[in-house]
Amino acid sequence: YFDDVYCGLCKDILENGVQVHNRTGIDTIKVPSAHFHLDLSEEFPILTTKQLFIRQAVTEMLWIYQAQSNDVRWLQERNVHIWDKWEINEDGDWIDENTGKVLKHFDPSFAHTIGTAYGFIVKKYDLMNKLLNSLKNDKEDRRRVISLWQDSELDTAVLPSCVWSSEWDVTDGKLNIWVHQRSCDVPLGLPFNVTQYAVLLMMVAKVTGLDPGTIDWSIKDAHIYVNQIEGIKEQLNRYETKGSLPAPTLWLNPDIQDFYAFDPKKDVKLIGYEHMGKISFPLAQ
Ligand code: UFP
Repeated sequence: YFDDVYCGLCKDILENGVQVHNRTGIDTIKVPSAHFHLDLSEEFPILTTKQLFIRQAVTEMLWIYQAQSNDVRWLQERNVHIWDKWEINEDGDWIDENTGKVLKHFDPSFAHTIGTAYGFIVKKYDLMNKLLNSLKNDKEDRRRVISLWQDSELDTAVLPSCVWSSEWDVTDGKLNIWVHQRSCDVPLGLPFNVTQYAVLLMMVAKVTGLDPGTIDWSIKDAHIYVNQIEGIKEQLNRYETKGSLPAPTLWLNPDIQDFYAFDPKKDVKLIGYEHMGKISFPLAQ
């Protein structure tokens, strides 16, 4: 059912989207906004119309919320290379991978990081501990907002956080989130981002004694880069001819009681993941 929502959005962008320029130099077809609602008590959201690399998705999510790191080497040590294009080098430069030009200069103390975004923000403002404490001690709290968008940190970030806020509420013993994404690479970013937040929600629910509830996902600027159109048409063709496959389940080690203790190698398993195979999409820098 995530495939239904996802393929519906892709179709909408191809049919109704507008082609625009953007800073990457590769045009996108965009729609101004999108929203969808998922229920984790019904289904673990992961695409079946293409293979999603869950290990990488979970590792990146834990980089942000558990390790609370902005250091790209942390990911590289775990064989995840999705942030390599945004790594600040030893001289403090962020380099265009095609032309070798310096796109932006940072203080060299930011070497090997992505600057002040994502995990850096989570750590600096102690956002994860505040969330966990509130969920444990004050179930009625209506002020649980995690904001990775901090104005004073934007200038020193290579890429200001794309999925930038989540709001967390408890209703009837269920934990629900509302997530905002300011800019969304629908072919590459969105499938990753949704599955990551589903895993995060399930982990947080587990360690706070709650059941996983719903995810509302709001997007501003939902786009497909023009060099990704062919791949998306292939995926839509799969969906139209074969539908989607039954959703897998996510297993979390029931013995884990501490969010910081989850080890993705042994405490997280995707069971019964059937999919229609990989589709490669180019990633714009
Ligand atoms: N992007 C995502 N999700 C992410 C992430 C990046 O979709 O988690 F880190 C995409 C959105 C956009 C690009 O295509 O990366 C960021 O560019 P900009 O900052 O210009 O919006």
